[in-house]
Amino acid sequence: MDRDTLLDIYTRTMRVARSDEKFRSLLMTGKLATMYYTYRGQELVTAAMMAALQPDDYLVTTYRGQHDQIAKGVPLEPLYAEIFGKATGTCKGKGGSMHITHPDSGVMVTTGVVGSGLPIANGLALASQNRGDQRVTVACFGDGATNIGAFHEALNMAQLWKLPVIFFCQNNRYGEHTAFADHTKVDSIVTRAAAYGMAGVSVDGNDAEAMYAAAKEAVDRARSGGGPTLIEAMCYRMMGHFFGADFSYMPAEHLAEMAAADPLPRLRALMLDHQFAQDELDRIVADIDAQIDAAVAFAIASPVPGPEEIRKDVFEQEVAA
Ligand SMILES: Cc1ncc(C[n+]2csc(CCOP(=O)(O)OP(=O)(O)O)c2C)c(N)n1
Ligand SMILES: [Mg+2]
Repeated sequence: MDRDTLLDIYTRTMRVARSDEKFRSLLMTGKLATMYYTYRGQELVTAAMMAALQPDDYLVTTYRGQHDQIAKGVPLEPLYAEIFGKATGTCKGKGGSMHITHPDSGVMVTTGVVGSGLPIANGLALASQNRGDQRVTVACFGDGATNIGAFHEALNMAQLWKLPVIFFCQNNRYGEHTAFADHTKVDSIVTRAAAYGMAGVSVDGNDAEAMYAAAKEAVDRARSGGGPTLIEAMCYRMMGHFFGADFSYMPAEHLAEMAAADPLPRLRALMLDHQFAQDELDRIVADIDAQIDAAVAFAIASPVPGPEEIRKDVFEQEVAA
């Protein structure tokens, strides 16, 4: 992997990681009140995937999607404002953290309905295929989503129609509070690609080089008309399902395994191996922290949407009061 790509992945990873830490601190200090799904442990998988995309490629994601949106390039100020429910947010404060949409960054849908994003991703990919615009669509979802009917329907149709779509399963080994082995009888999600004649790869999502290579191959396949790919990025959810949730059900051995696999120190070590200087890496993080602080200040200072907004943006034509 070339140095520019590695630096890009590092920057995206740290933007995700520092944002996650900021959201948790805002929640803990009562400055923010919202549902929040932490992504400590998953930072690198999305950074490497999004680094393989072009800015106008499409993304469909989930309630745990803030990391995907940040890695894709949604500007921090409107993103934070949306999470604070403010009028300056990506959806004018009417979507909130679970419904971030930002077409300028290619973020077309964020949905809390598990599995529902995959057929929508097919629709976006079909539109690109019809237009011949070379865009690639990525659908992010978790391991739990692969037991929803929509997952199977979407994979079958995408392969039939050779759609330029990537099914990006972030396998964090838990669906809500249920461990992988208690919700799925196959050992690996990627075996399901074969059932649809689809290319599939299971990858250590905490290995930057392997993760990026898998992402790049899938993007190249989709963009060149070779059809969809199922990527299973193995990772860990290092905290509970949502912020504040009990996770005492996670066995001690699993917690130890997660801590040993932490992608952040591993990526930092890789950067140092590639002769990036310690202070250069620190400076990148300091810049990100300054951008995050500015985004938080912007969000806090912004107004909430007024009552006149309630019927707007629901139907194409505004409904009279
Ligand atoms: C159709 C549907 N069923 C159930 C739920 C409740 N629910 C919310 S998150 C979740 C777990 C999904 O797990 P996974 O797909 O592995 O994603 P993760 O949360 O681990 O990122 C469930 C069952 C839901 N939101 N939608
Ligand atoms: Mg999961």
